[in-house]
Amino acid sequence: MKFAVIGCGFWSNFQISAWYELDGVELVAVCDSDLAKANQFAKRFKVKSVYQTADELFKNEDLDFVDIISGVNSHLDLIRMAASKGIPVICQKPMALDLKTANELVSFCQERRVPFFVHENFRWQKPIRKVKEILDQGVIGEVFKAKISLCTGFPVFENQPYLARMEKLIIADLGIHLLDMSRFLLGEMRNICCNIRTVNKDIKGEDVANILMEAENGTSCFIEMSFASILEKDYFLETLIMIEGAKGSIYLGPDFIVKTTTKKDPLLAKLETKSEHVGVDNYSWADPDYAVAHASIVETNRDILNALQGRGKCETTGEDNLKTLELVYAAYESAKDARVVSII
Ligand code: 89V
Repeated sequence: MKFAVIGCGFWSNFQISAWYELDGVELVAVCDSDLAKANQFAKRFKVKSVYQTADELFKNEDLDFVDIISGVNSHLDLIRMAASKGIPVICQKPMALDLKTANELVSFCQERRVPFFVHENFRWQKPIRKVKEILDQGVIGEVFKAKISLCTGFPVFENQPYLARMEKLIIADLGIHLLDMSRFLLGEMRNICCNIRTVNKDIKGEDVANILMEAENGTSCFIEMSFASILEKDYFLETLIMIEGAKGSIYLGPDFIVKTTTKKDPLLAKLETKSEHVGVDNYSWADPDYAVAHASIVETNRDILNALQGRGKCETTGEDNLKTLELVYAAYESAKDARVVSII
């Protein structure tokens, strides 16, 4: 399948390298308003065509899909442009800065029967898939409580300086992954309560958020996130998870150790703990500080490609991602008004 990439920034380096891990795709064009950057990418990835505007790109190329890796403010125009031409679209998270625009985007593509995918990669991390696999085996019984945590001092602003200027920061950038993960692991949520705080005064948006949700099946889910943590040992972008059920618990701890603890007889104290280390794929192009996140890009792309080639249904369609975005914006609404927000 012939595809083009729009946007040649930090994340595109890894996104394109991840595409190159898969068979059946050919990157035929790159596009960026900064032509020098686009040329650099074309040289590095041996891409034939370079464009400065999406108009020129869509006019000249015959594409099977387009991967939009540019800033969120450009998504609306670019997705409309691609979908109007019937070209399947992938875009980065968040797909839009408000729910109304996100709904418009999804409807626009649906009306034209154009496949639309959101590149949501965290649920594709190997340790997260492992937790889901154990959960689905039912060994911990009926789940009643979960905690998902990613608190770090990781210097995200060094590689993605635009994040420092985002009015809505940590929930829209990082929390979106954790909220999507909570849906993947626990199902849909029915209400949400959130508080936020800006610790680093040099940035515009919030860098700390605590979210408490209740799933439709009654499971209570707490998500904590921070870009302001100063820790003795920082696990950067590793998500830590604890899920508790009536018969046991699953703990995803530092360094990708998954511990499943079960109790055979509820009346006896005896416990059994199984410990597994989940190996994360090591790609030469991945930044070691982002290793687990970068490896998951390959799996996300694979899932999207399977859908594009008619071999399956992608998990992270635009339609599915609307439900994650609903949680993102409900969290902000809750924090603003200090109230519990229902998800309809
Ligand atoms: O992976 C991401 O989506 C990044 C990060 C969470 C590292 O800031 O934007």
